[in-house]
Formats: sequence, C-alpha cells, structure tokens
Amino acid sequence: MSKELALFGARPEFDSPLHVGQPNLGDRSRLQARFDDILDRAWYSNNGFYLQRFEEALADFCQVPHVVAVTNATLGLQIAVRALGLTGEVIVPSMTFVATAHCLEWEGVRPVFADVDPGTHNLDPRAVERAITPQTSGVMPVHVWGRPCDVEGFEALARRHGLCLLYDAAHALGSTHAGTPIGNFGQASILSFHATKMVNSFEGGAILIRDDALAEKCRRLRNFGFAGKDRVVSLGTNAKMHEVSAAMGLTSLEAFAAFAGVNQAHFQQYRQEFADLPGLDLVDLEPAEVPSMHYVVATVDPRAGGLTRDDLLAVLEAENVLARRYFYPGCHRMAPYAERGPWDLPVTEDLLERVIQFPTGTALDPEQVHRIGQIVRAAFAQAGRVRAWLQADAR
Ligand code: T4K
Repeated sequence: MSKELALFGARPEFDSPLHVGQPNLGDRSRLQARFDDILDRAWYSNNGFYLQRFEEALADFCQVPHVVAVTNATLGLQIAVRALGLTGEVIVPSMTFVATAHCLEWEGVRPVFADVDPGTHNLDPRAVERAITPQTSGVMPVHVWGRPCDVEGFEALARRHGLCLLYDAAHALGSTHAGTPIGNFGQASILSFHATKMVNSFEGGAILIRDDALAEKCRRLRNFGFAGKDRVVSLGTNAKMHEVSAAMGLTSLEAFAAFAGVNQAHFQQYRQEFADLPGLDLVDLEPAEVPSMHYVVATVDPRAGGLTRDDLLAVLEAENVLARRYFYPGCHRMAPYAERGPWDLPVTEDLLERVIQFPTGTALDPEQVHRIGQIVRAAFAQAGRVRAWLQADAR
C-alpha cells in the first residue's frame, strides 16, 4: 500500500518546505570569529586579508596558478569575456542558467545556442562545429551539474578554428577530468559561490586562470581599471569581493569534504530509493570526477512511468518538497533570445521538459531523503490517478 498523497488532500509529508539550493554552513563559530576579526581590522574590501586568504585557498584547492575572486559568477564571466576580447558571436548551450547567455549579451557579444549531449546534458562539440560562422570568436561550454564537458573535443575544435575557449564552471568546484582539476582547461573557468552553491560566499564567484597576463588584466577589470595608486590604464568595473563574503567563502571551502560526504551519501540513497522505478532515471555522476555531487538530477519518461516531470513536481510540491526544473524553459526561449529563433535544439528541448532536481545538502538528513523517495514511489504507483487529478484541476 503506497503513501496517501497530499495532492489528494492528505497532510503534507513535510511541515516546512525543502528547497533545492538550501545553503550549507561550515564552522559557524570560526565564521563568527572571522566576522569579528574583519571589524577589528577595519578593512572591509579592496584586496583585504580574507580575500587574499580565500584566493590562495582556492588556487591551492583548484590547482591553478591564478584566482580572481569576484562579487558573483555573472560578473566574473563578463570580465573574462571582456579580457579575452570576445566579439561577434560566442557559442553556448541553452541548457544552462540564463547568466551564461546574459554575460555575453551584456558585453555586446551575441550568444548563439548549440545543442547538448542527451546523456551528459553538456554542450556537444559536434553541434558547436555546425554553429560556427565567420563571426564566431569563441565557445563557452558549461560543466552542467559539475560534470566536466568533453574538454578534449573542445580543445581540438578551438585549435582547428582559432577560437577562444571559456568555461562556465559555476557548478564545478572540485570537479576533475582524467585527474586534472577543472580550472586547467581553456583560457579561463568561472566558479560561482552563490548562496545556493555547495560552497558559498553569500554571493560570489572566481575566475580561474593559468596565464599571468590574463590574470593581471582580470584583476584590473575587477577594480575600475586601476593598475596602481591613481593610475587607471583601462576601462574597469567594480566586481571586488568584500571581506564578509571572502570569510564566508573561506569557511565554506574548508568544509568542502564534509559537504561532499553528505551529498555523496544522499546521492547513493536517492539511487536506492529510485532503483527499478520505471519512468525515472537518476543522472549518474561519478564522485571521483564530481565530488561535490551538488545536484541530484533525474529525467522523467512519461511513456515508461505514466507521469510527466511537471506531474511529479506538482505531487512533490503538495508535500512541501520544492524540487526544481532547471533550466526550464531554456535560455533560447527567454528574452532577448527567443525572438532571434527559431533555434534548432531538439535534445535541449526534450531535456527541458523532462529534467528534475531534488533537494540535497546538509539541510537534509537521510531520513528525509528516504521520505522523498517514498513520495516519488507513491506518485508513480498512483500515476493514473495523479494524471487524472491534475488534468481535472487544470480544467
Ligand atoms: N552559470 C551557471 C551555469 C549557473 O548555474 C549560474 C547560477 C551562473 C552562471 C551565475 O552565477 P551567479 O552570478 O549567481 O554567481 C539560482 C541561483 O541564484 C544561481 O546562482 C544559480 N546559478 C541557479 C542555478 O540557481 P534561482 O533563480 O533558482 O534562485 P532562487 O533564489 O530561486 O534559489 C533557489 C532555491 O534556493 C530557492 O528555492 C530557495 C533556496 N535558497 C535560496 C537562497 C538565495 C535558500 O534556501 N536560501 C537562500 O539564501 O537561481
């Protein structure tokens, strides 16, 4: 006998909402001591003590020569786009958060969407090759869910066509490809430390760079174009990370292994809960490659299980489980890009109708993951009734 669902009037399984992206907090007392220290130092921004510690810790953790911490990944991407001198068109996936496209458009560069691989959800180099025009100056693949893209495929393609390669690594802190940390591919890679990310600095981001001159340029662009006291040598913006964010980022990064352990355990449990469930396929991530396991993602196949992804979302929402459908409806269907279509993205469009993300992270305990699993099983066991109910509701 499966659970009676809140959709049909039963009491919701959870009294308060479970979110995707509920923040992780590292050592609270160390963080509070650092906040006090910031106040004592009376140095709140502009290359402060904690900013320097955070950048050093990140460079060490990511094994890259240069880290430029910024106020958020979107500004980090914009700075990198400008520093690399990208112009004309840059090819990106639509299966990503809209910031990937917006950072280009904001810099006067036109994002051109290419399709993704159905298995990995990552940009497909073959689709990129077909989208290249004489205006293309670069490619910006995204390591979606933290899983590394086909970096060899992209490096070969970039070489063949003389294109810049900039990675949106917002999800990919800690990820590696064949043992190489993710920041070592392309001209630069950008991390996000938004509150909802596995490691967070409230808001924040970082540009990972190997080239000395490019790193220097990004540092200047982050700070109004200053190259020294009273000396502005280029246009610049203000994307400086302040000390409170840097202290949070540092404290959060120190807890990476603990967060990763929790996420990996939740992932294994979701795998058990969803085993043999027709219609729901968990996207498998390899902890050796994606230790953060920050996203628990599945695809829903209505032909196999009788429920659509949106049916499942409605069942979960009634139980106070606020699963998500990133990155619905897709950048190519959002302003200002929709009117430039039609875009030929069959794999992306199929995935955007079928992908669902479940809550994970330190805000959840294993018992709660089990209860989410029970809800999902109950939904599929009662698929016919759920469908009929939701269709009647829509009328
Ligand atoms: N590239 C990619 C591939 C990205 O995924 C992102 C960001 C970026 C670039 C740009 O990075 P940043 O410039 O943001 O550093 C969220 C995040 O705002 C966004 O950072 C993230 N990707 C994206 C995937 O997810 P929303 O619109 O879903 O956020 P929101 O406010 O709905 O938060 C998600 C859930 O998290 C909420 O339902 C509740 C929970 N939450 C949120 C916050 C802020 C909390 O529990 N506590 C909180 O403090 O975009």
